[in-house]
Amino acid sequence: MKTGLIGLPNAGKTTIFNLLTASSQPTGPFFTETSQVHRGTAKVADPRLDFINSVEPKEEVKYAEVNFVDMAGFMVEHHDKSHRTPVEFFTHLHDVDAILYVVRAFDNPEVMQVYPDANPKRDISAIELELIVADMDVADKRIEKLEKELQARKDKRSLEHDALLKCREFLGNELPLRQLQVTREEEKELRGFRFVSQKPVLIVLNIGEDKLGEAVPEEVAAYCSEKKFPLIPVCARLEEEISRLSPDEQVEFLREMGIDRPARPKLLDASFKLLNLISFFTIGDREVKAWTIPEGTPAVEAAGKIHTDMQRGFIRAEVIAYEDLRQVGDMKTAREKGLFRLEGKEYIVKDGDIVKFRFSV
Ligand SMILES: Nc1nc2c(ncn2[C@@H]2O[C@H](COP(=O)(O)OP(=O)(O)OP(=O)(O)O)[C@@H](O)[C@H]2O)c(=O)[nH]1
Ligand SMILES: [Mg+2]
Repeated sequence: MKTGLIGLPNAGKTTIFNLLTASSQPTGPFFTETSQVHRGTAKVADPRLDFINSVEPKEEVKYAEVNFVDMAGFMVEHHDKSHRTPVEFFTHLHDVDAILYVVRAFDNPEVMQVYPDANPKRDISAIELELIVADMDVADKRIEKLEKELQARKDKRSLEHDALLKCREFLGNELPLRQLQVTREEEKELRGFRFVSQKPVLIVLNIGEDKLGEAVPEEVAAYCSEKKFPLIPVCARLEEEISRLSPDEQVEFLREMGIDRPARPKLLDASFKLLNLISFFTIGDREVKAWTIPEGTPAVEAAGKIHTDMQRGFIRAEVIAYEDLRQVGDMKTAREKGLFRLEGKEYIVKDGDIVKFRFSV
């Protein structure tokens, strides 16, 4: 899974990127002029995998991973008309599966800002508009080219052309494509464009140290729920500092600050949920490993995630639910109690299933 971090300049994107991926990319109070991106990976800690490894110890534990791309800040129009968001910016965004909008809610007079006041609602709609305009650009260019082709062929219509016009009208009303209802045929025509306003969104509200433990302002919460954006408040700078401490110190610090659960696992969980992703586990000769699949994936496709041969030569899957294993505590008892099931190709893999695929090629 690949996720993009975007937002206005100095909203705290790189601070959150560092926190998520344990990186040390430079952050600072001035506007950066480059459109350089940072890439990194976050391992998704999973106590279930640790338990499985304690039951069946292997050399390595491989957690699920989320890839993050930290983008440069958007130059919103009001800031400086000559500094519109560069086109290449969006090429990085086309291949992400989901987008995290990092929105400033902290006040820090030392940090340069496009707008002097913190106003999350305004910033969220500024980001939305930027994505809508970017998609409009892509749609317009393609429509123009298509119309020339159609004219040359003396054709009047094509499915792609119709689908794009439908998008264009929607975007023209300042609506993001994730709200547009499309038919299966239209979806096929549009898929390849990887429109940015179509991707699922998570709002990361970067709150100030002084606002820790306070409820999210009613206005912001209402706006996000109306837009169906999940919202996670985070005190980025503080959490990033805490993440650099030893594990023991971290526990103590978090307790002192009244933070019940650190931002990192919260954000990773929310990213998984955004795409309806679940994990299943395998126990190999050398490693116990978590695999990420969309909810509702049949066993035969889950096997293909591991190896195409496994999918091609799929015979059946031997499955035990994580909870069942945890309750009995070891594989032998689980087997004696008949907790292993044999499932066929169509079986829908559940979150936490421990699976062994039988196959023959
Ligand atoms: N007080 C306070 N300052 C913060 C917080 N988060 C970030 N900052 C500061 O804001 C400045 C910008 O943070 P960055 O993480 O570089 O922001 P960015 O969004 O990556 O900035 P660009 O990439 O330049 O657009 C840094 O000086 C941070 O220390 C916060 O939660 N509270
Ligand atoms: Mg940055």
